[in-house]
Amino acid sequence: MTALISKPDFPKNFTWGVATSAFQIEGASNTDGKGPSIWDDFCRVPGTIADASDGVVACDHYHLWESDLDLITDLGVDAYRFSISWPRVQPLGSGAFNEAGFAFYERLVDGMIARGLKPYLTLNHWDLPSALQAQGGWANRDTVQHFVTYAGEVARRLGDRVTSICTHNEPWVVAVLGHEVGNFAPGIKSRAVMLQVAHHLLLSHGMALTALRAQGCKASLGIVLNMSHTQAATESEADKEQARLDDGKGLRWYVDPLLKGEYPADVLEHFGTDAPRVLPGDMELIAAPLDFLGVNYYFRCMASAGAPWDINASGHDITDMGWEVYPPGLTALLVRLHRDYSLPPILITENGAAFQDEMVDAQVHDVRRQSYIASHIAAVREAMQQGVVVDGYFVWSLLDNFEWASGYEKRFGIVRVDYDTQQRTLKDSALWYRGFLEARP
Ligand code: IFM
Repeated sequence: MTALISKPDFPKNFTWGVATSAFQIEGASNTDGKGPSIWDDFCRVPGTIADASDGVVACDHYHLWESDLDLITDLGVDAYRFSISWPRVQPLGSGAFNEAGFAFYERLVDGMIARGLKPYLTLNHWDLPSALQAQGGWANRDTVQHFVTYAGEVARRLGDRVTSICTHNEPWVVAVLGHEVGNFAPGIKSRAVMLQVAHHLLLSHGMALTALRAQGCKASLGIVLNMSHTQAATESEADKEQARLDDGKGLRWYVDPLLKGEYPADVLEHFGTDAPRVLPGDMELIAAPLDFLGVNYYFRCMASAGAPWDINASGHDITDMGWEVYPPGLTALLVRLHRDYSLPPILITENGAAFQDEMVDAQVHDVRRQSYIASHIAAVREAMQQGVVVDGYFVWSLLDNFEWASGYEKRFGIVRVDYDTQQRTLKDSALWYRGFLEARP
């Protein structure tokens, strides 16, 4: 597959990058005035994290940021997608800002610019300040206004230097895994709460965009959604209906409000009395124009009304997360979005795979990860050939890191991290990506 694509197949101004998030790599969870986040708290609850780990040290990026930026530069990418830890810059999520926290991100952003890297900033990659959770977190409408204030302060300090600002990373995950399934922070299990949380996340996104534009922020503004290509497992009417509902709950519930200003009627009916409380004007605020829509794609979903679909019978490779490797799903997803919506430019803000790696003679021959990335880049190109406007692609992830409830057991990095020594080693996938990016037109 690697031979089939080359960088010249993409437009000259296409942005190539790598991505991380604050809680997953920074560590320094209690340093220089940082406040606690819901993930700091969640990690302390016995049984929540597979290897009983936490984000206290992680990849120690808070201290190793300079050499990590050198590493990114060495890969030859154009851009680095990172997130701000809200409690690092505003320990209680409201009130006073933490100068030392902001100083870290100022150094980081300036360090990117000095190296010719474009900063792609995310405001919320899940680490809500604990003090806000104590007041109900995202289920409390007051959090919306706190987020808008936080976003405004970040944009005031960094907005002139960053290329892009994303409000939320994967609101579905925060809502569903955090508040319905409960296997992610803050560990709540209620469908009604989940729906109110999702609404407040979308509302805070739209209000933040409007506020940032009003204060003259020039960065490209948008949101990042996790999306799948959902297919019926069989041709049966029941499976087709299940696919429509699954797609409605996972994709349309987020994309419709953002791009059409309404919740999908069929899904609203399905949720019944659990539907969120929506105040007059909310939907217009949510539908604030997007400069970009970020797509995080990892796998296809097969919907079945009966027995669960047998992934092992698919014949496709399966990652360490138990996710099917299915690049045509990315093409199908993008083409479908293009067909069903009036889209802003798309960014593939995350794409990558967890596999168990072996270090042999200081090398990691991660053939499956390399093939995953190459085949998905080819799938993006295929969608572009079919008319979809895609402006960039970011590998998830730069580094092996804290994979949430899976702890450090799952490795997504194209760079291996030895957690005992913090040594970084470029895996073959990183070397391949670098070689791919070197092929200038
Ligand atoms: O590690 C996560 C990331 O934080 C959000 N998107 C999915 C990745 C892999 O699970």
